[in-house]
Amino acid sequence: MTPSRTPRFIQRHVADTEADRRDIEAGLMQQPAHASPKYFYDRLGSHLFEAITELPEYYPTRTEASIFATHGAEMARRIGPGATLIDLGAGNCAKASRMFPLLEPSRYVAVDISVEFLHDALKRVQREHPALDVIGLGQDFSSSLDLDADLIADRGVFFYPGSSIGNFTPDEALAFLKRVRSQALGGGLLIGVDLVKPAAILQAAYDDALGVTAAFNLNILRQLNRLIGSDFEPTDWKHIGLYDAAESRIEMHLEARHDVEVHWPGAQRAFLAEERIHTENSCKYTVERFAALLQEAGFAAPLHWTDDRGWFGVFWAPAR
Ligand code: AVI
Repeated sequence: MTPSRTPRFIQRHVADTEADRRDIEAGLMQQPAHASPKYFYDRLGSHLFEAITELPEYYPTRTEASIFATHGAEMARRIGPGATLIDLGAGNCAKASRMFPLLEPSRYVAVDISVEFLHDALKRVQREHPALDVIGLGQDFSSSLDLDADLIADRGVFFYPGSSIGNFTPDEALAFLKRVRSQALGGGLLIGVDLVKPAAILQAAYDDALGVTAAFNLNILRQLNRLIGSDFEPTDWKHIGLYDAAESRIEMHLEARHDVEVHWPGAQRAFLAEERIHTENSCKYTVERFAALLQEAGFAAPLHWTDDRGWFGVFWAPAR
């Protein structure tokens, strides 16, 4: 039996609460106000997102899983064994782990903003795959992605499922894809993308009957209170999730139920009734538009797989 290794951990992200404070205050002072979706994901926010993925209305997670289940073997044939698999936003590492028997990577690099969260997941991964070289990397890859050269043992195959690429604007997505492309030479990118579909389906997925997405959106206010010492009252605000067909994106906002004054040390902001704070975009792509974006970023012509309804796409973009 191969002796079990111990996963290696590298922490490159140091929480910069001062930068967060400046970013939040600047966003709240703008007209209209906005707050970055990165503030959704405290402990409760991560649990609420996990609950969202269980909702009947939230099809992306289940649909993507069905595409990997149906076409995973074909994806693995195209990608080839022995690569360094770099899992961007690895979380509990479940999606990548399911692909190990097919992809047979030689090294697994799990990247997430929080190494603490990765710790238990990677210990489990290492127990279940004792021969695999497992590395945890604590880094905010959304803003920078310079991996140490020796981290990629052979070909780098980047794995970015879940359609989080949709939470960037198309310009930001292009810049992000270029960064991935520059580090994936000889390998490529396996990425999940939510596709354009009828507005009613999208609308329900982001404004569910149980109100879980509303709680997820409102929870950002608790985070803002914690990070800048503000006095937001979640009950003063209403969740809005609406599809903008012209922009092909879901927009999430928090709308003031009545006139509201919010204070924090050194400043305050008055919101009129129905004024909004923009908290998230979730861009939806056509297959053609996303394939073009990948090629604009420098990847070779991608392959893609979708479900029967054509609701979600998984793209394999080689970096030749
Ligand atoms: C994480 N991301 C892909 C989710 C999405 O669908 O855009 C975040 C989310 N926001 C509301 N529901 C889910």
